[in-house]
Amino acid sequence: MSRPLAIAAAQMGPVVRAETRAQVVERLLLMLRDAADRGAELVVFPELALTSFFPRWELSGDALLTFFERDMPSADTKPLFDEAKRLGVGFHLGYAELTPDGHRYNTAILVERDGRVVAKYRKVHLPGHEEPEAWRPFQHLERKYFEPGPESFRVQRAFGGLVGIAICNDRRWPEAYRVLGLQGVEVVCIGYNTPIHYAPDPGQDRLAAFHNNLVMAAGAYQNATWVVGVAKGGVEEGVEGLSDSQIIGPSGEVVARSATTSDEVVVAVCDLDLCLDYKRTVFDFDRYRRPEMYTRITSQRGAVAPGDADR
Ligand code: CDT
Repeated sequence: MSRPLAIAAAQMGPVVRAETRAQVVERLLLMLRDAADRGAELVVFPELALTSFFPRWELSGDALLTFFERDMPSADTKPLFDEAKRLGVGFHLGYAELTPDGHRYNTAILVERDGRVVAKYRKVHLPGHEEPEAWRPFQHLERKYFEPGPESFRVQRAFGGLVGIAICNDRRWPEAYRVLGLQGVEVVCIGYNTPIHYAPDPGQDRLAAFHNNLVMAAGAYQNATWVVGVAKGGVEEGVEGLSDSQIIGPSGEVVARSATTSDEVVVAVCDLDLCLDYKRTVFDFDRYRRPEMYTRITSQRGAVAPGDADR
């Protein structure tokens, strides 16, 4: 049996601060049409796709709120919804969300081929720092500008399979994939903005691409799922962001990868039934997992001091 789903990773190059939503949506539309021409049924756009990655700046008041969406779709984003529906293509889109009661989230939605918003996810793992730190060459103020999402990782029946969403820093945490994996996930959409320079430990800079693939490939394999990792990369407002978008199969192998640091669409036909090969064998969770043992370890945390094992 096979359940083919053609998925496009719609990588973005930089979005400058002065770029309007309408201009960004024009770029998204070009990629959407390109992806549809190449047979894609699901187009995955990155995290915070509609704006520059504004947590790099210290902002307040309207200067901050201008980066947030109050409505989805809005007048500016509606052309994307309309064109996707006309083409019969669904999409994943990351954006900064301002709720009617004033909460701010780093959010992504999943839109089905008929135009319905079928899932909304708000980022759980917020990286960076809470207050500006003058020693940094640029800020990473996600922890100041966003609340952590309260709803956890959920799987949605969509696109003929089981689809989940994680956002950027979530991809470094095995719990994100595992919570989705326990719900049987078959496709995880992950948008990211990853500055290559990591100010608290610049020794990690040279490993940015390695770690990106390491975590997503491990998450895919250990949870028998496809992972679609999509960057907004390139040099954006003087900060170099990782590109290297990739579509990874349940084997952990990369089946499609971007080759540039600009707007670029890569498409792969993902057989969702390939997940079952792994879910029914080496990662048959019901048969082989030992959740009772994991609980025991958690409750004993601290019983062994770091370094004890070496003595
Ligand atoms: N957007 C995002 O979550 N970026 C982080 C940057 C590293 S931590 C400052 C990431 O995990 O890629």
